[in-house]
Amino acid sequence: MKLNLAISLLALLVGNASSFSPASKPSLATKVFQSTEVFEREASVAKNGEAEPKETAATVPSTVPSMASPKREKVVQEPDLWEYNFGLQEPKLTLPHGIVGGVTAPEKYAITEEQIRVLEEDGVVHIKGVFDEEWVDYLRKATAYQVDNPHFWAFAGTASKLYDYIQRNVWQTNGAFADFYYHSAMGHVLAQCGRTDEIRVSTDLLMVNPNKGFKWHQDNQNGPIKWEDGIRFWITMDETPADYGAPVYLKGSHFNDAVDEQAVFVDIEQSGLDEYRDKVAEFRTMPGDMLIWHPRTIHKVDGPSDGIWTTYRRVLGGTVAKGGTLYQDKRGSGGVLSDLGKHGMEQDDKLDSPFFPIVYPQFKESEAQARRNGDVGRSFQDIVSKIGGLATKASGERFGSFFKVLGSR
Ligand SMILES: O=C(O)CCC(=O)C(=O)O
Repeated sequence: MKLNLAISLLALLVGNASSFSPASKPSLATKVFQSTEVFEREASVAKNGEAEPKETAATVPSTVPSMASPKREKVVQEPDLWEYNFGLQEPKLTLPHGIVGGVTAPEKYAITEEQIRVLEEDGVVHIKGVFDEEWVDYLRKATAYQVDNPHFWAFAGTASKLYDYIQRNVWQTNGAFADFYYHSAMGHVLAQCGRTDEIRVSTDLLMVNPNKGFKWHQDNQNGPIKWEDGIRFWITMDETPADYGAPVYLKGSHFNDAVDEQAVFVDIEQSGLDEYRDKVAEFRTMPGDMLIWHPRTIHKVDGPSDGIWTTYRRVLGGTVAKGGTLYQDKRGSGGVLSDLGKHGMEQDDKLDSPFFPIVYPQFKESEAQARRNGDVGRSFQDIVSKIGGLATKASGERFGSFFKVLGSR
Protein backbone atom coordinates (compact mmCIF):
# COMPACT_ATOMS: atom_id res chain seq x y z
CA MET A 1 0.00 0.00 0.00
CA LYS A 2 2.77 2.40 0.91
CA LEU A 3 4.54 1.71 -2.35
CA ASN A 4 1.36 2.16 -4.35
CA LEU A 5 0.60 5.38 -2.56
CA ALA A 6 4.07 6.64 -3.31
CA ILE A 7 3.69 5.74 -6.98
CA SER A 8 0.34 7.49 -7.13
CA LEU A 9 1.72 10.62 -5.59
CA LEU A 10 4.70 10.51 -7.91
CA ALA A 11 2.37 10.30 -10.87
CA LEU A 12 0.36 13.23 -9.64
CA LEU A 13 3.44 15.28 -9.01
CA VAL A 14 5.05 14.86 -12.39
CA GLY A 15 1.86 14.92 -14.39
CA ASN A 16 2.67 18.21 -16.09
CA ALA A 17 6.06 17.36 -17.49
CA SER A 18 6.63 17.60 -21.17
CA SER A 19 7.90 14.65 -23.09
CA PHE A 20 9.73 11.52 -22.50
CA SER A 21 8.38 8.56 -24.29
CA PRO A 22 9.04 7.25 -27.77
CA ALA A 23 6.82 8.77 -30.44
CA SER A 24 4.87 5.58 -30.84
CA LYS A 25 4.40 2.47 -28.84
CA PRO A 26 2.51 -0.69 -29.39
CA SER A 27 -0.29 -0.86 -26.98
CA LEU A 28 -1.06 -0.47 -23.42
CA ALA A 29 -3.48 -0.26 -20.77
CA THR A 30 -3.77 0.41 -17.17
CA LYS A 31 -6.07 1.81 -14.69
CA VAL A 32 -6.03 4.91 -12.73
CA PHE A 33 -7.59 6.97 -10.19
CA GLN A 34 -6.07 10.28 -9.35
CA SER A 35 -8.21 10.65 -6.34
CA THR A 36 -9.18 9.34 -3.02
CA GLU A 37 -10.44 6.49 -5.13
CA VAL A 38 -6.89 5.66 -6.11
CA PHE A 39 -5.92 5.01 -2.58
CA GLU A 40 -8.90 2.89 -1.75
CA ARG A 41 -8.73 1.05 -4.99
CA GLU A 42 -5.09 0.26 -4.45
CA ALA A 43 -5.88 -1.07 -1.04
CA SER A 44 -8.61 -3.16 -2.57
CA VAL A 45 -6.23 -4.55 -5.14
CA ALA A 46 -3.72 -5.50 -2.53
CA LYS A 47 -6.46 -7.40 -0.81
CA ASN A 48 -8.06 -9.02 -3.82
CA GLY A 49 -4.92 -9.70 -5.83
CA GLU A 50 -6.27 -8.80 -9.23
CA ALA A 51 -4.64 -9.90 -12.42
CA GLU A 52 -2.84 -7.70 -14.91
CA PRO A 53 -4.57 -6.02 -17.84
CA LYS A 54 -3.48 -5.62 -21.44
CA GLU A 55 -4.56 -4.32 -24.80
CA THR A 56 -3.70 -2.96 -28.20
CA ALA A 57 -5.51 0.00 -29.67
CA ALA A 58 -4.98 -1.38 -33.13
CA THR A 59 -7.08 -4.33 -32.10
CA VAL A 60 -9.91 -2.25 -30.72
CA PRO A 61 -12.80 -3.40 -32.82
CA SER A 62 -15.45 -1.08 -34.07
CA THR A 63 -18.38 -3.35 -33.43
CA VAL A 64 -19.51 -5.20 -30.37
CA PRO A 65 -19.66 -8.76 -31.71
CA SER A 66 -16.14 -8.62 -33.12
CA MET A 67 -14.79 -7.70 -29.71
CA ALA A 68 -15.48 -11.03 -28.12
CA SER A 69 -12.51 -13.24 -27.52
CA PRO A 70 -13.06 -17.01 -27.50
CA LYS A 71 -10.51 -17.48 -24.71
CA ARG A 72 -10.54 -15.85 -21.31
CA GLU A 73 -7.75 -13.51 -22.18
CA LYS A 74 -7.65 -9.86 -21.31
CA VAL A 75 -8.11 -7.53 -24.24
CA VAL A 76 -5.91 -4.87 -22.70
CA GLN A 77 -2.28 -5.08 -21.67
CA GLU A 78 -0.39 -2.89 -19.28
CA PRO A 79 2.08 -0.52 -20.91
CA ASP A 80 5.73 -0.40 -20.17
CA LEU A 81 7.04 2.67 -18.41
CA TRP A 82 8.59 4.12 -21.57
CA GLU A 83 5.28 3.97 -23.39
CA TYR A 84 3.75 6.83 -21.44
CA ASN A 85 3.27 10.23 -23.03
CA PHE A 86 3.22 13.71 -21.55
CA GLY A 87 1.59 16.97 -22.52
CA LEU A 88 -1.17 17.42 -25.09
CA GLN A 89 -2.34 14.63 -27.38
CA GLU A 90 -4.31 15.13 -30.58
CA PRO A 91 -5.79 12.09 -32.38
CA LYS A 92 -7.01 14.36 -35.23
CA LEU A 93 -10.30 12.51 -35.66
CA THR A 94 -12.99 13.62 -38.07
CA LEU A 95 -16.03 14.75 -36.12
CA PRO A 96 -19.40 13.10 -36.90
CA HIS A 97 -22.20 14.62 -38.96
CA GLY A 98 -19.95 17.08 -40.82
CA ILE A 99 -19.29 19.03 -37.63
CA VAL A 100 -16.45 21.53 -38.01
CA GLY A 101 -14.36 21.66 -34.86
CA GLY A 102 -14.59 24.98 -33.05
CA VAL A 103 -17.21 26.28 -35.48
CA THR A 104 -20.38 24.19 -35.62
CA ALA A 105 -22.84 24.72 -32.78
CA PRO A 106 -23.33 21.84 -30.33
CA GLU A 107 -26.00 19.29 -31.15
CA LYS A 108 -29.24 18.89 -29.24
CA TYR A 109 -31.13 15.88 -27.95
CA ALA A 110 -34.48 16.34 -26.25
CA ILE A 111 -35.38 14.21 -23.28
CA THR A 112 -38.76 13.94 -21.61
CA GLU A 113 -40.14 15.47 -18.44
CA GLU A 114 -40.70 11.90 -17.24
CA GLN A 115 -36.98 11.10 -17.61
CA ILE A 116 -36.07 14.19 -15.62
CA ARG A 117 -38.50 13.20 -12.88
CA VAL A 118 -37.07 9.69 -12.75
CA LEU A 119 -33.64 11.21 -12.16
CA GLU A 120 -34.96 13.48 -9.45
CA GLU A 121 -36.92 10.73 -7.67
CA ASP A 122 -34.73 7.66 -8.18
CA GLY A 123 -31.41 9.49 -8.29
CA VAL A 124 -30.54 7.80 -11.58
CA VAL A 125 -31.91 7.62 -15.12
CA HIS A 126 -30.97 5.56 -18.17
CA ILE A 127 -31.32 7.49 -21.42
CA LYS A 128 -31.00 5.18 -24.39
CA GLY A 129 -29.44 5.96 -27.73
CA VAL A 130 -28.34 9.54 -27.14
CA PHE A 131 -25.31 9.06 -29.38
CA ASP A 132 -25.61 7.37 -32.75
CA GLU A 133 -23.16 5.01 -34.45
CA GLU A 134 -21.03 7.87 -35.77
CA TRP A 135 -20.53 9.30 -32.31
CA VAL A 136 -19.90 5.88 -30.79
CA ASP A 137 -17.32 5.17 -33.48
CA TYR A 138 -15.71 8.55 -32.79
CA LEU A 139 -15.51 7.85 -29.05
CA ARG A 140 -14.12 4.37 -29.65
CA LYS A 141 -11.41 5.79 -31.89
CA ALA A 142 -10.56 8.47 -29.33
CA THR A 143 -10.38 5.78 -26.66
CA ALA A 144 -8.29 3.47 -28.82
CA TYR A 145 -5.84 6.31 -29.45
CA GLN A 146 -5.65 7.03 -25.74
CA VAL A 147 -5.15 3.45 -24.69
CA ASP A 148 -2.53 2.98 -27.38
CA ASN A 149 -0.79 6.22 -26.42
CA PRO A 150 -1.14 6.16 -22.65
CA HIS A 151 -0.82 9.45 -20.88
CA PHE A 152 1.24 9.76 -17.76
CA TRP A 153 -1.79 11.08 -15.93
CA ALA A 154 -3.01 7.50 -16.17
CA PHE A 155 0.13 6.10 -14.60
CA ALA A 156 -1.29 5.89 -11.08
CA GLY A 157 -3.91 3.53 -12.41
CA THR A 158 -1.24 1.09 -13.41
CA ALA A 159 -0.48 0.73 -9.76
CA SER A 160 -4.13 0.53 -8.76
CA LYS A 161 -4.90 -2.29 -11.21
CA LEU A 162 -8.59 -1.65 -10.89
CA TYR A 163 -9.05 -0.65 -14.50
CA ASP A 164 -7.27 -1.62 -17.67
CA TYR A 165 -7.01 2.08 -18.44
CA ILE A 166 -8.36 5.02 -16.50
CA GLN A 167 -7.47 8.67 -16.88
CA ARG A 168 -8.95 11.63 -15.05
CA ASN A 169 -9.59 14.83 -16.96
CA VAL A 170 -8.81 13.12 -20.23
CA TRP A 171 -10.43 16.04 -22.10
CA GLN A 172 -7.62 18.31 -20.93
CA THR A 173 -4.89 16.34 -22.71
CA ASN A 174 -6.80 14.57 -25.52
CA GLY A 175 -8.43 17.04 -27.93
CA ALA A 176 -10.89 14.47 -29.28
CA PHE A 177 -12.69 14.25 -25.94
CA ALA A 178 -12.73 18.04 -25.60
CA ASP A 179 -14.35 18.27 -29.04
CA PHE A 180 -16.90 15.66 -28.02
CA TYR A 181 -17.97 17.85 -25.10
CA TYR A 182 -17.99 21.02 -27.21
CA HIS A 183 -20.00 19.61 -30.09
CA SER A 184 -22.12 16.67 -28.98
CA ALA A 185 -25.55 16.85 -27.38
CA MET A 186 -24.14 15.86 -24.00
CA GLY A 187 -24.40 19.37 -22.59
CA HIS A 188 -27.98 19.76 -23.77
CA VAL A 189 -29.06 16.45 -22.21
CA LEU A 190 -27.45 17.32 -18.89
CA ALA A 191 -28.86 20.86 -18.89
CA GLN A 192 -32.34 19.38 -19.18
CA CYS A 193 -31.58 16.88 -16.42
CA GLY A 194 -30.42 19.64 -14.11
CA ARG A 195 -33.11 22.12 -15.17
CA THR A 196 -30.33 24.61 -15.71
CA ASP A 197 -29.27 27.00 -18.43
CA GLU A 198 -25.55 26.28 -18.22
CA ILE A 199 -23.37 23.20 -18.04
CA ARG A 200 -19.63 23.10 -17.38
CA VAL A 201 -17.42 20.03 -17.24
CA SER A 202 -16.17 19.76 -13.68
CA THR A 203 -14.14 16.57 -14.05
CA ASP A 204 -14.17 13.46 -16.21
CA LEU A 205 -12.77 9.94 -16.41
CA LEU A 206 -12.06 7.62 -19.27
CA MET A 207 -12.65 4.13 -17.87
CA VAL A 208 -11.73 1.00 -19.80
CA ASN A 209 -12.60 -2.37 -18.27
CA PRO A 210 -13.14 -2.16 -14.51
CA ASN A 211 -11.59 -5.60 -13.92
CA LYS A 212 -13.38 -7.04 -10.87
CA GLY A 213 -15.58 -3.98 -10.67
CA PHE A 214 -16.10 -1.23 -8.21
CA LYS A 215 -18.08 -1.94 -5.04
CA TRP A 216 -20.97 -0.01 -3.54
CA HIS A 217 -19.97 3.62 -3.34
CA GLN A 218 -21.05 7.21 -3.67
CA ASP A 219 -19.08 9.67 -5.77
CA ASN A 220 -17.04 12.25 -3.96
CA GLN A 221 -14.63 12.99 -6.79
CA ASN A 222 -16.77 15.55 -8.55
CA GLY A 223 -14.33 18.38 -8.84
CA PRO A 224 -14.50 21.58 -6.78
CA ILE A 225 -18.26 21.76 -6.42
CA LYS A 226 -21.03 20.95 -3.94
CA TRP A 227 -23.03 17.74 -4.26
CA GLU A 228 -26.15 19.58 -5.32
CA ASP A 229 -24.38 21.45 -8.11
CA GLY A 230 -23.12 18.26 -9.73
CA ILE A 231 -24.64 15.81 -12.18
CA ARG A 232 -22.85 12.55 -12.86
CA PHE A 233 -22.75 11.24 -16.42
CA TRP A 234 -21.67 7.91 -17.93
CA ILE A 235 -21.55 7.33 -21.67
CA THR A 236 -20.93 3.80 -22.82
CA MET A 237 -19.36 2.68 -26.08
CA ASP A 238 -20.09 -1.02 -25.62
CA GLU A 239 -22.81 -3.52 -24.99
CA THR A 240 -22.95 -4.79 -21.42
CA PRO A 241 -21.89 -8.46 -21.23
CA ALA A 242 -24.68 -10.86 -20.32
CA ASP A 243 -23.30 -11.97 -16.97
CA TYR A 244 -21.60 -8.96 -15.42
CA GLY A 245 -20.71 -5.31 -15.85
CA ALA A 246 -24.19 -3.80 -15.58
CA PRO A 247 -24.18 -0.73 -13.32
CA VAL A 248 -26.45 -1.23 -10.29
CA TYR A 249 -27.99 1.59 -8.24
CA LEU A 250 -30.00 1.85 -5.03
CA LYS A 251 -32.99 3.92 -6.07
CA GLY A 252 -33.63 6.99 -3.96
CA SER A 253 -30.38 6.59 -2.04
CA HIS A 254 -29.31 10.11 -2.95
CA PHE A 255 -31.74 11.18 -0.23
CA ASN A 256 -29.95 9.18 2.47
CA ASP A 257 -28.47 10.99 5.43
CA ALA A 258 -26.62 7.98 6.82
CA VAL A 259 -23.47 7.89 4.71
CA ASP A 260 -20.67 10.24 5.68
CA GLU A 261 -19.99 13.02 3.16
CA GLN A 262 -16.35 12.00 2.89
CA ALA A 263 -17.03 8.31 2.39
CA VAL A 264 -16.49 6.65 -0.94
CA PHE A 265 -17.20 2.99 -0.31
CA VAL A 266 -20.51 2.27 1.37
CA ASP A 267 -21.53 -0.70 3.48
CA ILE A 268 -25.14 -1.02 2.38
CA GLU A 269 -25.90 -3.07 5.49
CA GLN A 270 -25.20 -0.04 7.66
CA SER A 271 -28.06 1.46 9.59
CA GLY A 272 -29.97 4.23 7.91
CA LEU A 273 -29.95 2.56 4.50
CA ASP A 274 -32.78 0.09 5.18
CA GLU A 275 -35.30 1.84 2.96
CA TYR A 276 -32.98 1.80 -0.05
CA ARG A 277 -31.20 -1.56 0.28
CA ASP A 278 -33.76 -3.53 -1.74
CA LYS A 279 -34.60 -0.86 -4.27
CA VAL A 280 -32.08 -2.12 -6.77
CA ALA A 281 -32.03 -0.90 -10.37
CA GLU A 282 -29.69 -2.62 -12.82
CA PHE A 283 -29.02 -1.19 -16.27
CA ARG A 284 -27.88 -3.24 -19.25
CA THR A 285 -26.54 -0.37 -21.27
CA MET A 286 -25.83 -0.34 -25.00
CA PRO A 287 -23.42 1.72 -27.09
CA GLY A 288 -24.47 5.37 -27.18
CA ASP A 289 -26.58 5.20 -24.00
CA MET A 290 -26.18 7.58 -21.09
CA LEU A 291 -26.61 6.91 -17.42
CA ILE A 292 -27.10 10.05 -15.38
CA TRP A 293 -27.23 10.17 -11.62
CA HIS A 294 -26.96 12.26 -8.49
CA PRO A 295 -23.42 12.06 -7.03
CA ARG A 296 -24.79 10.68 -3.76
CA THR A 297 -26.76 7.83 -5.32
CA ILE A 298 -25.17 4.60 -4.07
CA HIS A 299 -24.09 2.32 -6.90
CA LYS A 300 -21.66 -0.36 -8.01
CA VAL A 301 -20.36 -2.19 -11.05
CA ASP A 302 -19.43 -5.87 -10.75
CA GLY A 303 -16.84 -7.25 -13.12
CA PRO A 304 -16.24 -10.91 -13.97
CA SER A 305 -15.20 -12.92 -10.92
CA ASP A 306 -11.74 -13.57 -12.36
CA GLY A 307 -11.33 -9.89 -13.27
CA ILE A 308 -10.66 -10.80 -16.90
CA TRP A 309 -12.53 -8.71 -19.45
CA THR A 310 -12.49 -10.58 -22.74
CA THR A 311 -14.37 -7.72 -24.39
CA TYR A 312 -14.06 -3.96 -24.14
CA ARG A 313 -16.09 -1.95 -21.65
CA ARG A 314 -15.26 1.61 -22.62
CA VAL A 315 -16.98 4.42 -20.72
CA LEU A 316 -16.54 8.18 -20.67
CA GLY A 317 -17.88 9.42 -17.36
CA GLY A 318 -17.60 12.33 -15.01
CA THR A 319 -19.37 15.21 -13.34
CA VAL A 320 -20.75 18.41 -14.80
CA ALA A 321 -21.62 21.56 -12.89
CA LYS A 322 -24.90 23.41 -13.23
CA GLY A 323 -25.21 27.14 -13.88
CA GLY A 324 -24.51 29.31 -10.82
CA THR A 325 -22.01 26.87 -9.30
CA LEU A 326 -19.47 28.45 -6.96
CA TYR A 327 -15.96 27.07 -6.65
CA GLN A 328 -15.38 24.92 -3.54
CA ASP A 329 -11.81 24.69 -2.30
CA LYS A 330 -11.48 21.07 -1.19
CA ARG A 331 -7.93 21.20 0.07
CA GLY A 332 -7.64 19.03 3.17
CA SER A 333 -10.21 16.53 1.96
CA GLY A 334 -10.08 13.65 -0.50
CA GLY A 335 -12.19 15.68 -2.91
CA VAL A 336 -9.19 17.81 -3.84
CA LEU A 337 -7.79 14.96 -5.90
CA SER A 338 -10.22 15.69 -8.71
CA ASP A 339 -9.14 19.36 -8.70
CA LEU A 340 -5.39 19.47 -9.13
CA GLY A 341 -5.29 22.05 -11.90
CA LYS A 342 -3.38 25.29 -11.63
CA HIS A 343 -6.35 27.58 -12.20
CA GLY A 344 -6.00 30.06 -9.34
CA MET A 345 -9.66 29.95 -8.37
CA GLU A 346 -10.67 30.62 -4.79
CA GLN A 347 -13.53 29.63 -2.51
CA ASP A 348 -16.91 30.91 -3.75
CA ASP A 349 -15.58 32.27 -7.03
CA LYS A 350 -18.08 31.76 -9.83
CA LEU A 351 -17.06 28.56 -11.59
CA ASP A 352 -15.95 30.26 -14.78
CA SER A 353 -12.61 29.04 -16.05
CA PRO A 354 -11.10 27.13 -18.97
CA PHE A 355 -10.36 24.40 -16.43
CA PHE A 356 -14.11 23.83 -16.17
CA PRO A 357 -15.21 24.57 -19.71
CA ILE A 358 -18.70 25.57 -20.59
CA VAL A 359 -20.37 23.06 -22.94
CA TYR A 360 -23.96 24.29 -22.79
CA PRO A 361 -25.48 26.36 -24.26
CA GLN A 362 -22.29 26.76 -26.29
CA PHE A 363 -18.58 26.14 -25.89
CA LYS A 364 -16.34 29.21 -25.63
CA GLU A 365 -13.54 29.52 -28.18
CA SER A 366 -11.27 31.29 -25.67
CA GLU A 367 -11.57 28.33 -23.28
CA ALA A 368 -10.91 25.85 -26.08
CA GLN A 369 -7.87 27.87 -27.11
CA ALA A 370 -6.53 27.91 -23.56
CA ARG A 371 -6.61 24.11 -23.57
CA ARG A 372 -4.92 23.94 -26.96
CA ASN A 373 -2.24 26.34 -25.70
CA GLY A 374 -1.48 23.97 -22.85
CA ASP A 375 -2.68 26.48 -20.26
CA VAL A 376 -5.07 23.97 -18.71
CA GLY A 377 -2.59 21.90 -16.76
CA ARG A 378 -1.06 21.06 -13.45
CA SER A 379 2.06 22.28 -11.75
CA PHE A 380 4.38 20.67 -9.24
CA GLN A 381 3.95 23.46 -6.68
CA ASP A 382 0.19 23.54 -7.01
CA ILE A 383 -0.21 19.82 -6.56
CA VAL A 384 2.08 19.75 -3.56
CA SER A 385 0.20 22.61 -1.93
CA LYS A 386 -3.18 21.06 -2.67
CA ILE A 387 -2.52 17.57 -1.45
CA GLY A 388 -0.29 18.69 1.40
CA GLY A 389 -3.09 18.63 3.95
CA LEU A 390 -4.53 15.44 2.60
CA ALA A 391 -1.67 13.17 3.57
CA THR A 392 -2.32 13.87 7.22
CA LYS A 393 -6.04 13.37 7.02
CA ALA A 394 -5.79 10.42 4.70
CA SER A 395 -4.02 8.46 7.33
CA GLY A 396 -6.66 9.37 9.86
CA GLU A 397 -10.17 8.40 10.68
CA ARG A 398 -11.74 9.26 7.33
CA PHE A 399 -9.82 6.67 5.41
CA GLY A 400 -10.19 4.13 8.17
CA SER A 401 -13.84 3.65 7.30
CA PHE A 402 -13.03 2.91 3.67
CA PHE A 403 -10.82 0.00 4.47
CA LYS A 404 -13.42 -1.60 6.71
CA VAL A 405 -15.89 -2.00 3.88
CA LEU A 406 -13.60 -3.10 1.11
CA GLY A 407 -14.93 -6.61 1.40
CA SER A 408 -18.54 -5.61 0.84
CA ARG A 409 -20.23 -5.66 -2.52
O1 LIG B 1 -18.20 2.33 -14.81
C1 LIG B 1 -17.38 2.19 -13.93
O2 LIG B 1 -16.37 1.54 -14.11
C2 LIG B 1 -17.60 2.80 -12.59
C3 LIG B 1 -18.52 3.91 -12.73
C4 LIG B 1 -18.82 4.51 -11.43
O3 LIG B 1 -19.21 3.84 -10.51
C5 LIG B 1 -18.59 5.91 -11.27
O4 LIG B 1 -18.18 6.60 -12.20
O5 LIG B 1 -18.83 6.39 -10.16
